[in-house]
Amino acid sequence: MIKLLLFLNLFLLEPVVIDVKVRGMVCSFCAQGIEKNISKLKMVENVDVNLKKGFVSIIVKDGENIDMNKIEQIIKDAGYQILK
Ligand SMILES: [Cu+2]
Repeated sequence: MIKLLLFLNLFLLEPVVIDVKVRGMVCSFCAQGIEKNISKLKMVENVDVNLKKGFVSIIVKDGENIDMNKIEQIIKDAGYQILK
């Protein structure tokens, strides 16, 4: 799916957005911590946490490869659970 999105991105020039479902984020401190740590990744253009819906929305920089392992590791290290 992600490869397909990247492929389409070459033609449409739309940003690639990844939504990760996360359990355990309850307040703005949770959101800020995750946003801060994920935004440090080179491939990340922008991070937005939706507390109500419980997901982390990541916009990938043009031309960067998506490393889901790194993203998931940051979320796990912060003490949250990823839902698939
Ligand atoms: Cu919190």
